[in-house]
Amino acid sequence: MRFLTAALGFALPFAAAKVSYDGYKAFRIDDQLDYAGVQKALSDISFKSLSVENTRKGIEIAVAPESIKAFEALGLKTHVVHEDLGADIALEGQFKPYRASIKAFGANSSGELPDISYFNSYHELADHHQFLDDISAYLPDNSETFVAGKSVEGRDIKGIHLYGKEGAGKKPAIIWHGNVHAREWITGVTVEYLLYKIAEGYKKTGDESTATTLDNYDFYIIPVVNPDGFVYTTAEDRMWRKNRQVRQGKTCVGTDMNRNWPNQWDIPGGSSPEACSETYRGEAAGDTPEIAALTNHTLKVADAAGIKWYVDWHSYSQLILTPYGYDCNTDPANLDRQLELAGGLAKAIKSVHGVEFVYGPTCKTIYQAAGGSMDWVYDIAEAELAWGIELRPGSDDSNGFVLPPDQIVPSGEEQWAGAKWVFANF
Ligand code: 0X9
Ligand code: ZN
Repeated sequence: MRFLTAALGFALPFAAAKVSYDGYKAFRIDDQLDYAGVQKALSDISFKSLSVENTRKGIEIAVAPESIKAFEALGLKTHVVHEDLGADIALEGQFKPYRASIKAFGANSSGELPDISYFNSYHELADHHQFLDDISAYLPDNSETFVAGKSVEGRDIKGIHLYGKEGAGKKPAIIWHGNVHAREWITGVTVEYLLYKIAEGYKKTGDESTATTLDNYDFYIIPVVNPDGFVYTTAEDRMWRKNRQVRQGKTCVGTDMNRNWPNQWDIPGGSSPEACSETYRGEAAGDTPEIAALTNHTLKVADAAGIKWYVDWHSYSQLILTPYGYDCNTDPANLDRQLELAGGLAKAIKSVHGVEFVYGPTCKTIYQAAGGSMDWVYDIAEAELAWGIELRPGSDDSNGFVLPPDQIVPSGEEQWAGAKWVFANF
């Protein structure tokens, strides 16, 4: 089907989201950061919550059309994130056919790079996986795709391992994860843009610094670590965050994978024990199949040659977050070094399009988050650097998780400049 529509030269819009946000106006509430108080004020308002509970990033909600007047009459100080969330989702959601995948159906035997037009739109899960196969076909001597494990619904958690001239598994690792939070679509494609630039620099343009980096480090890149949640955002509810785990005796579906990593997992205040919460941590540390797969995979990589740099890519609000999330009074031993590099990264990002990223330890910079990836990867897998990067847009921009596709390339460009700076300085 994808082949047919591509050959005919037009794109089918992806399956209409079943949850409609048409006419929903999204706001960040600025003047009252007490979650319970805001919830009370909103008791007669029909809305969908778009933020997590204990947040210093601001409480964000999408107000249903019939409640907008009543909400505005409350007189809260707000920032408008989407005038019409449904209209912005429609603008974003025209998945263009992936041209390289057409080549790949005849096997990508020509050994070309995937078509750069891939980055002109967002993509369904199958195209994300195809993109990895195509990069691997382009770099047959320096890469292999892998499956870290299966999701709750049995989908592959698929990644690509890139290595330099000395072969696989000999050099310290750089691990990048995208789309742990299903609705954060900019993350998977931005990580793929970085992957594209590594492949292009290593083989096509002969970019010396990229060649040196790949000869000195092994990359393990998984653009979509939460495939079930991601598919759910493309087919059912664009604003879904968690995985799709159904638990006995619970009415709500889904565990927040970024509260389920088995380290300092149930520290009070850092996550929720309630299944209906957006930050539900699960019933036991690491009890999601996805996190079980990711911890196994990460430990194997760590055992091979250690982990130099881990990044868990999120959106939004333009932040570079270092450990720890679980506690505001505990710091990693090498915090100064991590902050120095995070600061350099922020500067390098800004030099491209002028976009500002704030950096700092997670708990002190945004909020307490326990059972998060970076704390586990730093403490247990003993990575030297373990960060969460929150991509575009900024918290004062007029978009949130739903970002027009024409921002994919600029996002990729600034992150690539940033990553190159890190490679040259870490
Ligand atoms: O709350 C989160 O999980 C992240 N923010 S988001 O708005 N994307 O949901 C921040 C957590 C950063 N910490 C780790 N990655 N551990
Ligand atoms: Zn996130």
